[in-house]
Amino acid sequence: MYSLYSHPNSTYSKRVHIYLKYRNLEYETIHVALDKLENRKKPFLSINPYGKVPVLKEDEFLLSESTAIIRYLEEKHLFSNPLFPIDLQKRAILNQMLNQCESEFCFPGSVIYFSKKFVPEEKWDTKRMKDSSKRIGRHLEILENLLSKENYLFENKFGLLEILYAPFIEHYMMMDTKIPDAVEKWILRVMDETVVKEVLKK
Ligand SMILES: N[C@@H](CCC(=O)N[C@@H](CS)C(=O)NCC(=O)O)C(=O)O
Repeated sequence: MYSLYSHPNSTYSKRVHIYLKYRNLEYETIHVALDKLENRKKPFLSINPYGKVPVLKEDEFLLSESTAIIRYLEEKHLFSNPLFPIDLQKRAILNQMLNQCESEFCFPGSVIYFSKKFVPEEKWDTKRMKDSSKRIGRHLEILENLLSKENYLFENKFGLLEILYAPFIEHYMMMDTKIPDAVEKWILRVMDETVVKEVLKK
């Protein structure tokens, strides 16, 4: 059985919870008290020296980084409907979009989310937050192009990208940027998926 080191407010951990439920894989959750900085101390630092969740544990095998965990489980289980296509060029495009999800949305989104949620307003780095909003705005315009033609980002079905975006687009109202129409409809569609609701509505 798998174990997942996680915290209930961790967006990156939520991705893996959504994935594990999507694949019906049995697992237990090991709570890491980020609020008590348990992640910055031993023994957690020997589980992940970067002090971050999620971490997957399978017997003695430990793996961190949400996308690496999902990729490992996909490659291990060889599902009949793989999330990473067999076709090399299609897979390359999906990997490209995955990297853009991380750098153009989740990373700048985390800057805004973390500040608004945990930092008193007088201490906000407003320039950094504004730059992050602009970057997200540009990214959403690019997604809008795709989503005005298709319901989902890749091969027109709920898949890897939706699993990765879900815990981040949940907070789209906080991003201080215009949300284009087709993107907003897509967000609502993703939020309405059973596995997404199961994890995010907790
Ligand atoms: N790139 C990592 C990011 C993981 C991450 O930033 N996790 C946050 C929680 S959402 C964390 O553990 N933060 C604790 C800290 O940095 O002290 C992934 O994809 O898993």
